Amino acid sequence: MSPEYEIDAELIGSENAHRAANLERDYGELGDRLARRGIDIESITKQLKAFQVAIPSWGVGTGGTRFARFPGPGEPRNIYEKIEDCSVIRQLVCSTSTVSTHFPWDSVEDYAGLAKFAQIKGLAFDAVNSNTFQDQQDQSHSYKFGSLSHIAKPVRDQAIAHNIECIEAGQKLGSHALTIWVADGSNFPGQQNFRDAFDRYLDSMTQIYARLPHDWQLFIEHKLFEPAFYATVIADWGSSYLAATQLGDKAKCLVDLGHHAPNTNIELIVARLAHFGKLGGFHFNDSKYGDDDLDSGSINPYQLFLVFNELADATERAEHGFAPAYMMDQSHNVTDPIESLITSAVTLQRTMVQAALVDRSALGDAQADNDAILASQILQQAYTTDVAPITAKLRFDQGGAIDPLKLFRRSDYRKQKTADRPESGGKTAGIV
Ligand SMILES: [Mn+2]
Repeated sequence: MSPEYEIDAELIGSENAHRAANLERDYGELGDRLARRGIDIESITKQLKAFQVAIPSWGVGTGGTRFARFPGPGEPRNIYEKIEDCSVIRQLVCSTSTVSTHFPWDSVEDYAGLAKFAQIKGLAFDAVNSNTFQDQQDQSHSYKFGSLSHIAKPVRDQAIAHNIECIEAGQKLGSHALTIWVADGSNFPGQQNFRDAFDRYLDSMTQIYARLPHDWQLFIEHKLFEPAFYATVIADWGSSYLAATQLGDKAKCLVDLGHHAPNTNIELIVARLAHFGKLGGFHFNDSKYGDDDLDSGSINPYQLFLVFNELADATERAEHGFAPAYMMDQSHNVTDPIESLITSAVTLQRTMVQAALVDRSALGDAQADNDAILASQILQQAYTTDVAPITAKLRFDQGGAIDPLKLFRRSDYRKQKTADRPESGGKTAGIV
């Protein structure tokens, strides 16, 4: 555990003091403008307060591509240091109060000690992520040709056992969900029988599902391609839905924004899964060409808004106790991961608020009249509203930073950690 440098609350207070008067004025003016549209700014702010996004433990380290990773200074070297970085992000943005762990990347010996440490840092644990997409040093069987759907039973058994260990680890940390993504698939036509591979996958998942505690959920993450470049066992939301339906109520689909073909209508997928009670969770990121894992909203912010618009619609309908688990799943290759996560957390807050501003009653009327242009304009009006005063005011009221990125740069956090964490290296992977 490294020495515990933290950002001083006094620094946050003095930085905020420079900005508070303007913020209050901006918030008041926005409140007036929204009131003219029949929207109560306080009720929007209250909705935003309930919106929380998890940070994956691997997200605070520099990510990378298949080709290279260029580590930054002061990177966290273990789960405790990752928790420290997550804590700083939470301190400044106030909307990231949980951490999503990954085994075996997060090596834990004392679970009770780790849970206590996180609690002191103001954090709880979200979904556990298993890893059967790469071989570990001490394992008996290789996942080169798959894991849960592997042709050989001993390999499948090993992958099942790992997922059960992840559940047990998560229980000790207070998690309530397991997220499974498998890289299983094939690179050549004919290499694998599609139907048999899916059957083997379902059989393995059934065994894992049987070990879920009663108050747990199982999230099935799908991905179109890579590393299997011809066919992937769980390539799309359809396969994910079939598997989740077969397994039972505790199994749900997880949508990762980057795991689709370019131009896929992801908001439609979100609407479908929410409609039938199978949208379990979300991994936020953005992409330009494929699974780029770029920062949320950095490429296609309107698509992100349209996704949140569907989430708002499902929330309003409150079907099936709609409460998906949100997480950021980004690969920070050229930025300070903390700065990227701060910026993305603010982007997600902003987009959530913009979607909450959609006049759903007017939208319903426009849809009833087949008034395409008006319906589109209702969405655009919400999307083009500058809601920054709402997100900033909420952070300010909760003791966070009005301008979290500037504040992080004003602090000595990275400088201190660079001195405290000299052994930074490329040991932990960063991209999922
Ligand atoms: Mn993901």
